[in-house]
Amino acid sequence: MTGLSNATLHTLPPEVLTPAYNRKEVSAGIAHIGVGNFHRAHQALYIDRLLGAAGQSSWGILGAGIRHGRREEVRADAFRRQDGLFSLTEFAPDESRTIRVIGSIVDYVSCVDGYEAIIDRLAAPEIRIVSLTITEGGYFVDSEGRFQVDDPFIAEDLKRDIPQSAFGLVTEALRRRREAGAGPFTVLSCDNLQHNGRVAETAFCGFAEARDASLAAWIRGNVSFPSCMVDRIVPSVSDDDIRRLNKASGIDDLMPVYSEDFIQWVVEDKFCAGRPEFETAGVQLTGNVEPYEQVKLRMLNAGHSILAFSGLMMGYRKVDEAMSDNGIVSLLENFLNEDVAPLLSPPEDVNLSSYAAQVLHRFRNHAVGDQLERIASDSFSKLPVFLSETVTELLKTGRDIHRVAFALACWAECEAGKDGKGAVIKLSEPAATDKERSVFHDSNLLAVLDLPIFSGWGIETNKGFRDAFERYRSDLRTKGPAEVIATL
Ligand code: CS2
Repeated sequence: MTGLSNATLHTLPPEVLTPAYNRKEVSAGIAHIGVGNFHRAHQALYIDRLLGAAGQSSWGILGAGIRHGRREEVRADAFRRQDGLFSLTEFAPDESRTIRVIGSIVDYVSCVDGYEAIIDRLAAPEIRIVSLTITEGGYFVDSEGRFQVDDPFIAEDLKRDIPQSAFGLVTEALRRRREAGAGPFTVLSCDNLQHNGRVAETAFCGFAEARDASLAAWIRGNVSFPSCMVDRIVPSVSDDDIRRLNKASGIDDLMPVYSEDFIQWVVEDKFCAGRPEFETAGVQLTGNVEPYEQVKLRMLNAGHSILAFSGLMMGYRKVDEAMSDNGIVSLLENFLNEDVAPLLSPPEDVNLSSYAAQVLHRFRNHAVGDQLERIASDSFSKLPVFLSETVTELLKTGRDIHRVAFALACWAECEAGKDGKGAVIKLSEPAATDKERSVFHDSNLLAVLDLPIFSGWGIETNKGFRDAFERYRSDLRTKGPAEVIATL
């Protein structure tokens, strides 16, 4: 097997696609914070396509790793050893696959080398866009839309001369650029959040405000925060996956990634320091992303969550396995078509029933074999984004709430740690406190609904919803999930 680096690019097996441009001519104009699997299989692929077009060579990506720890050390080392190259295998639903080496991440800066090094790179005038994937829960903006300046993580960072959070690093870089007259860059959130641009603006300006009000005013007046909708299913990569992917590619890749073949990126065209010709790479530019975000988050992501909660309860661990269960499929179909679709105002080019069918088709992709535990994890951050509006609107309009109550009952049981067969379920909830996690073991089954993540949903006072939730939780324990799902 061949190792991966600039020097070996021309020796790779012929079925592997390689960059259609000369990497030596590419420089970084985009800095990306959070170079995880999703970024590498999504934005890095779009930019890889873009770099193949004429005149785009100043839009390569500088990856930035800002969370210190063992994982970052390993990643920084892999980026260094492989010159930023990695392989992406895309699987189509018919199991055919395309393997390509992505060359768009032309540089990498890691907190392993100190946070000053990151600020320095972001402050350099060549960087005209700073994009981010820092997860749904990574913005510290509460349900009222306020930046949580008192959160211990933020408060700690505000005290540092050299900050370490995304907010601290970016605002410090912007401060230096203002001082040097280097002008602003665009901050582009690529996380699964509704109006992610606005959320990012609240977070970055909130942080700046707490340090220096005049800097906050400058950022508000000069930096643009476009929203965008990102879509591609990208599973976690286990050690077994690494072996399997490398065996198929013939490349000894330290960090291969894989995904479905579907991809979409809809971006609000609002860039204060120029932008690449995204269109040439298949990115959709628009004046209003919100309707696209609504459809994607409330159908695909919420559908994913419901599939994960019910699938895990049924004893499945993979998405495609759960999709072979007729009860689960009809629960999903009814949720997407009967519960969510009537509440949405989709963009003109989106037909909701075809969208729902396509979502199910994507979930069935056997070769992707996405993990239900991955999808169900971090629900403390995801549920308010994916489900709250749907639940609130269902309650307000007096529509059927049974499927959503059931989904949340399944979620609570998953968090309690056992599926319908008594096997262990392990979800990771980085945004939950220990006290919040203990609520799933409370003998009062309704205590879960008092969690702060449910505030503002309208379920606090809705007896019908609360009764249904409680009954489903107890039925899941006594009757088992299959019998309950059959009634939905
Ligand atoms: C998933 C997403 O983790 C989740 O909740 O629903 O990661 C999903 O795979 C992507 O948003 C698809 O674009």
